[in-house]
Amino acid sequence: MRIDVITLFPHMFSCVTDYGVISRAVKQNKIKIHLWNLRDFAYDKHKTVDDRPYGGGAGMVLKPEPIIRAIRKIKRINKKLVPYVIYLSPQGKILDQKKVYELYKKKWLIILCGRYEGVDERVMKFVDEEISIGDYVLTGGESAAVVLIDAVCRYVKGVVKEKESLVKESFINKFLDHPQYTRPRSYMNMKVPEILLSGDHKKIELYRLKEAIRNTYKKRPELLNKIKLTDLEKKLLEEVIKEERSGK
Ligand code: 21W
Repeated sequence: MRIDVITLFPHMFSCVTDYGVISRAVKQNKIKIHLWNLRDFAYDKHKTVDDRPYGGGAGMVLKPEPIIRAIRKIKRINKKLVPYVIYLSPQGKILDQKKVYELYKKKWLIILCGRYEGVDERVMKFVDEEISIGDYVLTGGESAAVVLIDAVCRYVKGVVKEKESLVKESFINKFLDHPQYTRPRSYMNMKVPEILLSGDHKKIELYRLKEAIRNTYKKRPELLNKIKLTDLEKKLLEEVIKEERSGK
């Protein structure tokens, strides 16, 4: 996986390049993250990257030339491969897990981070897809890029334990997680459910599935309308609904 980021704030990416499992994969060369400072592509004396919007109005717009120079320079690095160019903006299609996987499959991404009021529209000719991370307002694209990089890089082999990323994923896409417990067995008189200490893996699996369905029913009930349930899952959901109604 190779990701090139065009940004005015390359330092904002230290959280992925310097910390956690992504940074480990970067050091192992499983992921290559290249940060390009947009200002380095501004050739005038003051290294101008933004300007006032035609037609007036508040705020500034990122000029097209530095951005397009940066994109073209990055594309020339490997003429045998074609990078997929993403512009992160509030106008984009909202990112979901399916899109994350599609982007992982591209293997080479260029991520353009907007600032101020966004980029000159003519940049869009060089962009394959506009993506937003959700309907709330950020100050720029960098924090969204960190989210995108984090989500995409989870699919890179060796970043998260295979079991967690692949086997559990089918589960994870369907329901919310089941509750987790660790030691101590009793804390402030709150007990770990007995079944988790039983060592009966079949029973534990069934219990966890039911609690995952309960979590989903209680916290994100709308998710249950979108998915097709197996007969077992339907039965567990019925049980959960009864239990929750009776105020168990
Ligand atoms: C936010 C720029 C708000 C401009 C008409 C013209 C990237 C983002 C961003 C930003 C405005 C993402 C306006 C979720 C986000 C991002 C910066 C205001 C007013 N109207 N995903 N101008 N949310 N945001 N525009 O904010 O760069 S991905």
